[in-house]
Order: sequence, then C-alpha cells, then structure tokens
Amino acid sequence: MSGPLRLAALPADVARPRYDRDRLRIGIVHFGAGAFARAHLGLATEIAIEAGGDAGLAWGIAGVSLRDPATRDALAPQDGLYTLVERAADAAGAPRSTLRVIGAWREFLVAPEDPGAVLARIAHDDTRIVSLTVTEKGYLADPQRRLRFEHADIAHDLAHPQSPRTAVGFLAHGLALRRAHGLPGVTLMSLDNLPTNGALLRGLVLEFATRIDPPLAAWIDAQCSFAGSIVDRIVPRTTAADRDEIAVRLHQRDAWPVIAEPYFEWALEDRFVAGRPDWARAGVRLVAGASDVAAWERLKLRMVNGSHSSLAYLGVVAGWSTVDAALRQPALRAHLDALLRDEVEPTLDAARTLPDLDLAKYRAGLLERFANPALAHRTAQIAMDGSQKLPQRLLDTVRDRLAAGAPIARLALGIAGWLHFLRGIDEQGRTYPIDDPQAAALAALHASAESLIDGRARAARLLAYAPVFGDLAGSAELLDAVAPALTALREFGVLPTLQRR
Ligand code: CS2
Repeated sequence: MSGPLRLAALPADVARPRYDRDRLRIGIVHFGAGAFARAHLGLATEIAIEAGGDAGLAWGIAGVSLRDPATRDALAPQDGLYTLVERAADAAGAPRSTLRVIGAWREFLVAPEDPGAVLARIAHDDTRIVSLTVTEKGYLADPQRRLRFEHADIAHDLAHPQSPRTAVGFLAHGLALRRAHGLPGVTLMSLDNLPTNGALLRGLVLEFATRIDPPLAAWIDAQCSFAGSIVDRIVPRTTAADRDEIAVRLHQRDAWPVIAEPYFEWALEDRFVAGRPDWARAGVRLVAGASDVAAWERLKLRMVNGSHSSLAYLGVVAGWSTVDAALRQPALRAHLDALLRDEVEPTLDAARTLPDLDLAKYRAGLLERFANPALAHRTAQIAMDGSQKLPQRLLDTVRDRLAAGAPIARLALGIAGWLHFLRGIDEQGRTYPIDDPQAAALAALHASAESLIDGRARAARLLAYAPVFGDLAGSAELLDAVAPALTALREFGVLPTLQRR
C-alpha cells in the first residue's frame, strides 16, 4: 500500500474535505492532539468549516503535543490528513465502518522541540480559541483544584517564560505575549472529563498569571473567556490491525487513523470573546452558561465515566480485556444496570435539570454503546489514572448518596474494584503496570495495606488515602460498604462477587 495519505488517491466512497485547505487559517490551538480530539473536536470543526463558506476557513486547527513527537511524525508527512473511522456493529454483530478524511488540522507542534513556536501560535493574530484535551492529570491541580506550585514543571514554567512545559504555563505565557503585542483576548476551552472544567482552567491560569504578573492576570480576566464543556464519544486507541484494515479500504496507508463509535455529544458554554466555528452544524449543544453545562456534565461524568471506571477495574482483574467482552458477562451487565438505575441516577436531579431526557432509555443506550463489539475498547486503557478519575466519577456520587442516607453498595464495588486492581495482578496470575501519576504512592499504600491480616483494617488503610478520598477518607459508611466488597473480590473473585450481588 502506498503512503502517505493523499486526497487524490482516495476511493470515491470516502468522504473528504470539500473546501480549499490551502485557504484555511489557524483559529484554534489545541493542546493534546490525541485520538479523542481528532475524533471529536476534529469532526465538529470539519463540519463547521465545510458549512461556513469563507468564514469557516478561519477555523483551521494547530495541534500541540506537550510530550512526544509521535502524532506530528505520523501526520505531518500526510499534510495533517487522517481518517476518522466510525464503527458500529450490524444486527449480526459484524463491524460496519464509515470513513471520513479530516482536513481541519493544518499544523502539529511538539512543545519540547520548539516551545517558542507554540507560544507564537497562541500569540498569532489569527488565533481565536485555545483548547485542551490534556487528560485529568494534565492540569496539575490538587484535590482542592488549586494549582500545584510545588510541581517541578510548574516551578520551571514560572521561571522560564520562553520554554514552558505545562499546559497552564503555555497558556499564561502565550496570553502574556498576546497582551504585549496588543492583541485581543481569546477563549480558553477545556474538553477534559472534569467538573466545571471552564472554571477550573480559569482558576489555574489566573493563579499562575498572578504569580508572574498580577496585571497580566487582570488582563486575562477582563479580555479572555473560559468556556466550560462536557464531551462524550468513545475513542479506543488505534491498533496496528486498525491501520491495516483502513489501508485496505483506502488503497493507501494512513499513518494514524482514529476509531470512534457513532455516538457524539458536546454540551458547550457559548462564551467566545473572539468568535467560534458554527459547531451547531455538527449537533453541538451550545448553552448559555456553566449551569446549563452542569446537568449534562453530571450525567456524563457519573453515568458514562462512573460505570466505565467501575467495569474497567473489575474487567482488568477478571481478564475481560475489552469493554464489550465485559458486557457479555450477564452478571456484570446486570450490575452496571443496577448501579446506574439505583445509585447514580437518583443523584442527577434529571427530572428538573434534564426534563426531556428519558433516563431509562439513556441507560439502555449507554450499555449498548459499551457492548459495541466493533470498538474493542480496552479496559486497561480506561483503568489508567484512577487517582485522577475516581473523585468525579464515583466519589462525588458517593458523597451525594451518603448525604441522602442512601445505600452505596454498587458504587462501593467499583471503588473496591480499583483498590483490588492496585495489586497489579489479574485472576489468571498475569501482572500489569499501574499507569497512574500517583503510582509510587499507591504502590506504597498497597504494600502497607497488604501487611494487614484483617480485611476491614486493610480496607480502612486503603481508604485513608486522602489525595483520592479526601473527606471520605474517614467515612465509616464508606468503609462499611467497601470492606466486604474488597474481601469478596479477594476471596471469591470478580465474577462470583458479581453473581452474589
Ligand atoms: C474513558 C473515557 O478512558 C477513559 O477514562 O472512560 O475516555 C470515555 O471513553 C469517554 O469519556 C467517553 O466519552
């Protein structure tokens, strides 16, 4: 198969950009040009560019990688083009893919190689939006959502305005350049799975800016806006088999196609000081304020991500390597259905905040999304960074349930699943790494707990880990629910524990 990907060589049935890419100006700088951003923001922006005529050509995207050159090395030779593959299964369970080549990304920058180029892009006259998918750990916020000034990279960025390393450092120093050049403010937009992510990003950037130059912080607060949003699309990591399959379909190799489910959701606070693409054309829910995003955010973080994390830890330990394989376990599927129906949905206040949403239908649709056999979404991928995910995916729901005096048995099994997962060995005796920014501390915590004989004492030791459990660390109700679940997982295994529920 020839490569790199070229539009002229595409089969007629593959959708491709229907605008002049050479006339695209870069209006969006996006940090974290990974598969999710290219399958979600990339699609919505492609649609908006196509629908926008000349005005749409203002919204090309520059992708910034904070760590490694892999995305740039793959896509630069093919002029930033890549294939978006939406995969579903037909009635017989056979995968059905629709392909679309996306042209919106016009530049890929690698921050460690050339931080100046990233700063210059933020400070470019064409730039209107700076957005992020840097994952939960990329914000370097503490459990109280304050900037971790003690972090070595933040300390470095405070002292090195020309060569930041962190997202917050790049944003603050890039905005300082805009201000120094007399340019207007821009909108900063987080697409990460964090509560009130617009307010979070604003707080972190203003903290950093205040530390380096208080008038800069005042300028940012007055001239820039921070748009909160919640996104939803399952985007598994691209595999070699995916690349081979797409090469056959395209009759040429795409160095990095991205795979996604057909489902797409984006609730976005419409606060853009310098304009935005016409994302409504892509079905994006543009809402007036953060309170309007909040209802969709709570739904997504607690229903989708909370059940995702619960199944991921149980799945990894049980040896169910993909989400659809886990959903083929009737006991797990029944557990997730009951978790959502009986313990998560009562905390959403959906009748008031999402009056048009049929929760039972949403729940059924979510389990079908998870059961999609065409995605092969790996449970190990979801299990990453648990210390950064559990607080908003499971623990906030636990807090609301405990405050209401309501049971948390199924939530507790998800928490126990994470604690059990931290052993680093599955039920077939296979070991796996704990991929988490707090891995060292978690390893020490786990070793300390393993030294205890009594199951309740062991669970209490684990739940005392304040960086994750915070004010829940000493909760007797949480311990009462998690301790027996953890003991059951250790003594009987995942499936028998689920079957006993
Ligand atoms: C997943 C999310 O890897 C994970 O943590 O739970 O990436 C999930 O696939 C998306 O949030 C779905 O919208």
